[in-house]
Formats: sequence, structure tokens, C-alpha cells
Amino acid sequence: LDEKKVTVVFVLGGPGSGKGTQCANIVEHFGFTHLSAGDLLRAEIKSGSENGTMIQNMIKEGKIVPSEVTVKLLQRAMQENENDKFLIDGFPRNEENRAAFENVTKIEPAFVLFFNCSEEEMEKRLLNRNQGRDDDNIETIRKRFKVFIESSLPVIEYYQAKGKVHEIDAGRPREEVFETIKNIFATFAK
Ligand code: UP5
Ligand code: MG
Repeated sequence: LDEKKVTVVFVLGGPGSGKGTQCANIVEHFGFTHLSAGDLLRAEIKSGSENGTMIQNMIKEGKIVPSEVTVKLLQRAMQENENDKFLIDGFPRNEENRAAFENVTKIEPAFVLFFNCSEEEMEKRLLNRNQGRDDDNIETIRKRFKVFIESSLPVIEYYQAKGKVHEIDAGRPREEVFETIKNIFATFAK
């Protein structure tokens, strides 16, 4: 990563706000590589890694996995990829995540997308998702919302103070949300 100059965009927002869905659109239109921290952690559980059980328990409780685990996974994924443009989805989730990523990688995000969506809408989406995720049950969803407000919103505020946040009304239909995102990336590329 040292020699490679990479562009990183953090994609943040509550559980079910549509981060993964819109990252797929951004990849298709703007040639970024999508790295979902949650997907990397779930792959780590599946691979039978020594941290697997710990990660599984944290996700089931909606808690944030220690930075050293997540940063290592993200760093490896970027090193293994030829691309120089990455969407980091669902990370950093707290101040510790943010500081660890910055210290280890020395990367500052070009900008941050913040998907703002009501809990009512997010809850409806998560309960309808039906992909068998361990954390898509009402008890865990409530815990995820609480952790988002207490730990993740401060990270968004940190970047807001730096003028780096594009806030998006993510409660609208998928196509409308992507129209807004398209304009942001089109402006950035110029
Ligand atoms: N959908 C999407 N957009 C829609 C729209 N505009 N209108 C109607 N429906 C829409 O979307 C969710 C569902 O809604 C889908 O069915 C979709 O079709 C529909 P999705 O795009 O999947 O939303 P997303 O924001 O990606 O939701 P996700 O559940 O993935 O968000 P989380 O942030 O909760 O999950 P993540 O995988 O990032 O993390 C899971 C857990 O891993 C965390 O709780 C935590 O325990 C752990 N974790 C860490 O510890 N550290 C990390 O760095 C990352 C994760
Ligand atoms: Mg997701």
C-alpha cells in the first residue's frame, strides 16, 4: 500500500440504509472495488479462522469487532487488489476504528457518503431481507441501531467537521438514491 496511491471513499449509514445495494451500482458505473467490512468479517467466520467464533459472537450482539481484526482484513483486501479506487462499506464504525485505520494505512478518505434513513424504514428492510444473516432479527437489529447512534454517528460528525461528508436521503427508492450518488461521483471525477 505504501507505493500505491489509493483513493478511498467510506460508505457509512445505519444498518439496512442501503450501503451494499448502492456500492454495487457505484462499482458498475465508476470502476471502484467494493470492500464491505461486514462481508469480510463474515467470510472470516466461514473460513474457520481462529477469530471466527469471537467475530460471530460480536455480530450476533451487534457489537463492533476490534479494529486490529477489521483493519487487517481491509488492508489485505486492498493490497491483493490491482485497483486503486476502493469503496469501504460499513467502516469505520467508531472512533477507535477510524484512528486505527488512519494510523496503520495512512489513508485519508477522499470523501464520505452518509446514507441517512429512518429507523422505521431500515427495520422494515432488514426484516424483509431474508438472506439468513444471524443479525437480521428484531433483538439484534435494535442493538445495531443503538450502537450506530452511540458509536458510529460520532465518526460521521468527525468527517462532517472536516467538510468531507455527502449526506444522502437514503429512504427513497433505489433508483432515486443512485441518481444523487451518480452526481457526487461525476463531480469528484472532474
Ligand atoms: N434495500 C436497499 N436499498 C433500498 C431502497 N432504496 N428501498 C427499499 N429497499 C432497499 O440493504 C438492506 C435491504 O434493503 C436489502 O434487502 C436491500 O435489497 C433493501 P443493504 O444494501 O444490504 O443495506 P446495508 O446498509 O448494506 O445493510 P447491512 O445490514 O449490511 O448494514 P450493517 O451496517 O448493519 O451491516 P454490516 O455488514 O456492515 O455489519 C454487520 C455487523 O458486522 C455489525 O453489526 C458489526 O457487528 C460487524 N462489523 C464490525 O464489527 N466492524 C465493521 O467494520 C463492520 C461490521
Ligand atoms: Mg451491507
